[in-house]
Amino acid sequence: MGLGSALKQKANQALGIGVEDAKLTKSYLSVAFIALLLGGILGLIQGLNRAGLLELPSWFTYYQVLTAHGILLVVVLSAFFTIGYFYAGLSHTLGGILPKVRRMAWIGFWMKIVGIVIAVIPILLNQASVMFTFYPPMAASPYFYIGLVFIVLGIWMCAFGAFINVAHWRKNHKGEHLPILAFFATGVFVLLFFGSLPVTAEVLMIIPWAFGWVETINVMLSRTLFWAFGHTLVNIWYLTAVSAWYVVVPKIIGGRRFSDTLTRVVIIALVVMNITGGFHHQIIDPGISESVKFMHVFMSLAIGFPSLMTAYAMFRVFERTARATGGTGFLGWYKKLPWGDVRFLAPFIAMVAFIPGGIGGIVQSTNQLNQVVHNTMWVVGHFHLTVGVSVVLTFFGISYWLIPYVSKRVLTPAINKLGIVMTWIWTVGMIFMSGAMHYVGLLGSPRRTSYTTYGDHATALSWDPYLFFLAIGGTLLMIGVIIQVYAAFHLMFLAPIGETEFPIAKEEDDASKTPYWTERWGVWIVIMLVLVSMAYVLPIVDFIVNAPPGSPPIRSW
Ligand code: HEM
Ligand SMILES: [Cu+2]
Repeated sequence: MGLGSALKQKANQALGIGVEDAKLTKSYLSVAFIALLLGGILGLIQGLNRAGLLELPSWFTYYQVLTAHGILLVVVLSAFFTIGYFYAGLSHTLGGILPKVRRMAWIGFWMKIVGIVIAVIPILLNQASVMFTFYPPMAASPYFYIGLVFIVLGIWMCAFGAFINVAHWRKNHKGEHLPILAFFATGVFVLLFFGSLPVTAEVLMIIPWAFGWVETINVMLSRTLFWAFGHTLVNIWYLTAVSAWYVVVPKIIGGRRFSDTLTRVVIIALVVMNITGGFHHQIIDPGISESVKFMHVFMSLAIGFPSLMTAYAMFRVFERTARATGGTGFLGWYKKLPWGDVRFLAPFIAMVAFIPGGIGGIVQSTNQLNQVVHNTMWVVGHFHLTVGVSVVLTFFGISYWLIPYVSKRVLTPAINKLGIVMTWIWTVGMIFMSGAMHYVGLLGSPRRTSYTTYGDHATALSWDPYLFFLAIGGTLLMIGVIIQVYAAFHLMFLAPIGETEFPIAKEEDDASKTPYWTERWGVWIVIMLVLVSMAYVLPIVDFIVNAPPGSPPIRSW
């Protein structure tokens, strides 16, 4: 490493983040938490409506609310948090963000904001109540899709910025391993870029059709392109949360991180096998051969392996750290963990939620079981556990050190306590809401349907008690949202001035050396593309060559 670059990296780690890099991350996180507040309010409105407690006015329909809720939370909150977090991580571990990369991240920021505004206006005008999946033949105002294009381009700016920063570091650090958090960031941005290519193709097909320049659209092709992206996206948010589990949580509990080699192998496995699972969202779609569906299901279940490795690694770190601080007994060591520290408790509960979340995912990927739960509230219960707890609660936990770190402030005991209260409210709220959703889904209650009793049909009436629990859970979650948003902005603007460290755990002293082949990103990307081709070329060619008659745009609302 060059001397200048080495000094800069040391200075950066000793003095904390540079003002410019800090501003970038603060802006990204601010947008994320505003999206959380707005999305949360809309979620509560839906929850109350589903329970029959709130009738929506004709100028603000259930589908408008649902579209905005999905986009604000699963796109805006997640993307802005992820980018803000990883840019701070790159800044910290690579010796600062390069000025040109910082510019790219700002251009990306504004492109996304412009895109969100362009997409939200038609939603507010009830011209785009197509939900975040925007499946053709439902057609929104073309401007909705144009907004999405801007969001994707903005994300690409940030992805390429990250690649440039990483490449620059590697050039100056020949033969060294990329710092682990930057390795995670590379995996996430690789997936963000490649995963969003199919949805870009889809949106470019939709725009001329939505304008009426093209008469029909290939519905199966667009659904497939959507899920090649949608499925990848949720795993991108998951991989971001996992990065904090491996790298940050061990430091917070005063331990060391688990095997560096295993961590990198988990990342590579999650990147390589991800995009090829998309058809598990289309298990009951017609026109896809069983063998291709089977392959996607196999690939979906294959990513269960790295997750099991993660579960093992995490609990091993917990036990080791607790025993090193005097914990004893078969299970008694758990008392030594810092349960009163929100920076640990929130991601810990997030990990635990992934156990039922992952099991539910396996259920849904299974052909026969999928027939039972497909498009029911069960699915909504599933992803509020996975993205709504495993991912989001980890993000919340991160915010209690990341925001003070970038704001040059400190976490006070009072805000920590508030964070603990928020974490428990979120946990109980989600047990109620997600539990009720799972159960009522098994009883047949459909997702994406506003409150109805189907003319007082007995089956529909039997859902009511569960939908009531759903609303109670949703109300608790809204309280959690308010506390969390308050804590985030308090930490950004009001908490006492001071230095907060960026917690990155060291490896064990006796750790074995990580083999250098793990650094071969070019090879991983090629393998990923080979798997993607195996999974998608045949079905896509089939959809195009044997295309059924296309569909004109349909407005279903
Ligand atoms: C205050 C907290 C929340 C409440 C009360 C809530 C409630 C709901 C309800 C009732 C539905 C609609 C069910 C249906 O009719 O299909 C829903 C859908 C959804 N929620 Fe949430 N939610 C909350 C937080 C979150 C979070 C944190 C995320 C993700 C980060 C999230 C992501 C989604 C998504 C992606 C949908 C599906 C939208 C669609 O079907 O198009 N929600 N939520
Ligand atoms: Cu999926």
